[in-house]
Amino acid sequence: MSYDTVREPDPATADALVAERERQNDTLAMIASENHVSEAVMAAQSSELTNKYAEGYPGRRYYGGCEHADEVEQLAIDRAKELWGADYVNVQPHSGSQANMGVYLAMLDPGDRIFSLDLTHGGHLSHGHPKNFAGQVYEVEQYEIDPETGRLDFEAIREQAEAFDPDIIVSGFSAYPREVDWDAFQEIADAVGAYHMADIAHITGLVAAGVHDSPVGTADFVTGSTHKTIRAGRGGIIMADEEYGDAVDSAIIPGTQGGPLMHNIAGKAVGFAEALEPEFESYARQVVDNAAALGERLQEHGLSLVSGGTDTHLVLVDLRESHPDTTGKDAEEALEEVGIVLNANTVPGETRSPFDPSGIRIGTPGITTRGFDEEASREVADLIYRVVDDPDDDAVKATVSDRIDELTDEFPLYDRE
Ligand code: DSN
Repeated sequence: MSYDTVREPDPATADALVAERERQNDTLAMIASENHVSEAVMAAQSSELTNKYAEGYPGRRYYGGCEHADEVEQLAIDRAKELWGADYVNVQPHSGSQANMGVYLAMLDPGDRIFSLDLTHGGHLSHGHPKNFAGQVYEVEQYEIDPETGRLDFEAIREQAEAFDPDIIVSGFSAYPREVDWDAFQEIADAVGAYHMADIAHITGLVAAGVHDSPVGTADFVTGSTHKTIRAGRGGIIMADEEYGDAVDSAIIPGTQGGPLMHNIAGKAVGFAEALEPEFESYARQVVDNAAALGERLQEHGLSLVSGGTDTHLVLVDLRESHPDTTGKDAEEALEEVGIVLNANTVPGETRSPFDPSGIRIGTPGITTRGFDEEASREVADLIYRVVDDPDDDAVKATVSDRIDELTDEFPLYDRE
């Protein structure tokens, strides 16, 4: 994609866009929530649909001229139904947070009770953090990950749910390296008479490809974002039983949003079409295989992984035992210097501040899009370890940085133009 058309009116923005493309080309995106969409998805996202207001839904809009918006949104809906096997789909949420907001607004009254995982244990802001609307409008109680096992403890969750008596239970996480037992959450929701919302933002692609079990058909609501493992246009999605469709539709517009971002919905349609191709299943399997290979190699180096490993697209490293004097931020910053971009993360039983926590979260969706296999992922683990083991050693960082340059050349991403 050329930014010459941007350069003419706005060289400063064009420079930043080119620099961002180069940054993505020249570094490994290992933030677990990030990925690299195709040129086709990006083209759709920058289409003329950015100009179109289309409040309403296909076939029932408030404005004229929506026939092509209708086609595009219907394609995205139909493909999502096929990918995830959902009865009802809404592709209009601007983000995963907006999707969650839509479900809360559809089903809850202010002051109703949300039961969800604590942010520092792998939950999400929109699951009820006190600084988020969800924590301010609703009464929130949060469960935690067992710090000994690094896993969900369903007995403890059930006891807490029975005591709290929530109106909705939120499952699905941002930093949990294990496959989630949706049935176990549903049983608890049934026992306490609560709705169950599974937020699969991180694992939409793994679920669509059948690499992870699906909560669709089990949980009442399944929310997600569309640009992470599923690698489509940026935004959110809600899936549910048909019976909740009208309530969710109204909660999105007029409830929480006005005009849908039709250009992003076009990007969703294109990305979903790509995900329906057989190669996508291989991609999703490779994401998980790469995370497993990377995690195992980190363990061979003596690093401790929360839960002892991973079933998913990410590993969560707890540095406290192996490197007590290195914080997650130290590691994040040293790794960014060499071209490995990931994030510091809290770990269950965190003893430091969330701003400078004890862990790092490492995701494989982005490097897998570049074509990395298990062997290359093991090498990335070696490189990560070398830097984490001595984040202040400039000679080590120079060597690792050179190798990242070679790897990013070997596994190219976007046309350099
Ligand atoms: N920011 C995303 C993540 O990194 O998990 C969630 O919205």
